Amino acid sequence: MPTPDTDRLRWDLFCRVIDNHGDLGVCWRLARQLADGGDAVRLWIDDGRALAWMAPAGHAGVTVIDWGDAGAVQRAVAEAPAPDVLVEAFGCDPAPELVAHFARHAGTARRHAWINLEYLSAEPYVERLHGLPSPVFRGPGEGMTKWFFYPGFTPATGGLLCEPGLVAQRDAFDRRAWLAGQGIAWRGESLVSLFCYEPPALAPLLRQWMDDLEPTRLLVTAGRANNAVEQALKMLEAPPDGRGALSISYLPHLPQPAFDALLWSCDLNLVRGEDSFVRAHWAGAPFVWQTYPQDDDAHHVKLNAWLDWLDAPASLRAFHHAWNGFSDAPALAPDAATLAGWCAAAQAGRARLQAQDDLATQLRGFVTQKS
Ligand code: TRH
Repeated sequence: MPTPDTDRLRWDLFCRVIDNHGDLGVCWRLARQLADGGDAVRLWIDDGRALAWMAPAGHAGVTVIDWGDAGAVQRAVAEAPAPDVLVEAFGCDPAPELVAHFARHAGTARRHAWINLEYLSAEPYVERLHGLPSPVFRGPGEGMTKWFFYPGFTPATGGLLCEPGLVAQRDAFDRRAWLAGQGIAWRGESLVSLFCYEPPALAPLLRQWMDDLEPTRLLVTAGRANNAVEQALKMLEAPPDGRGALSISYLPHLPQPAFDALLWSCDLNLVRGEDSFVRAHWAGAPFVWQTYPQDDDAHHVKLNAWLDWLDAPASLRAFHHAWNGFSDAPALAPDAATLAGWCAAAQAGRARLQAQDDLATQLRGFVTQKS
């Protein structure tokens, strides 16, 4: 049902790109979904270059603004109304002039909420901290309250991004037609997508697929995964398009919906970071997560918390530990029976998530309640 005019919200969503593509990927999906619900969204981004391939057509209702453009900030303050909701993604500090503009309208605005959207984790602290207030003591927002909003996997968290009808769309998806449209000559091999950093277990895994009796086609995403495969193949002294039972297709950077279609097409998805990890849940196929490495090895705890949430079979746990570089055991290429077990776990996890409200729906409800 469309949102009545009186309930439409104006959102300012702030995103700073730290590295890679997850910060932007998450914010873009959230912006799109809010706009599809009838709201107006300005996405303030300090480096939006990746939008050229991630979202080449833009999206109705979403205005992208270069955060580094001082003129744009001045115009937003002088000419545009203050937003109803200010979202700072992942603790980035929004432009002070805009915070001041937002603060000036606090008393008169119909709705007024300042949200700190956090990183995703399945660790127990998420349930404790989700929805807590954080009073602002300094700066242009002094005296206001920010609210912590934590994505997560349980009903006591903010949930995961998922557009309405996504799983039904996935279920009606025709992978043969999509692969043909991408120019991928699929002859019925097992399909594996690869979106990773530089997993130490990559070369030995490629070797196992080369020596396997059953054929595998690896669909390698652009960027770091592509470079990692090149390095691994050099080590193995194998040609770029694979050898033995392994064939390899290299993909260009895909728009986000096509990236999702890639995950829907494969029998196994090797994903990373945050956004592709979430999308792999909705794909309903077996998947393996490479966590974003953190200095203090906090990603080990993060990974194990999610494996616990999933109730992952032992073979999937072992593969994850090897793939993420914290076990000396090899990442064993799964056979059909093992893969079936991984698939059952992925689908059971997805069913639990589907019973909960998605992140954008929860965020909108939270804002309405807090303002
Ligand atoms: O790129 P990532 O590793 O992102 C991150 C960042 O490292 C970030 O700093 C960190 O904080 C976060 O992880 C946890 O992986 P992620 O999150 O999966 O983001 C990738 C995005 O890029 C996702 O939205 C999908 C998109 N994408 C495409 O749209 N097309 C493509 O071809 C590819 C390869 C990715």
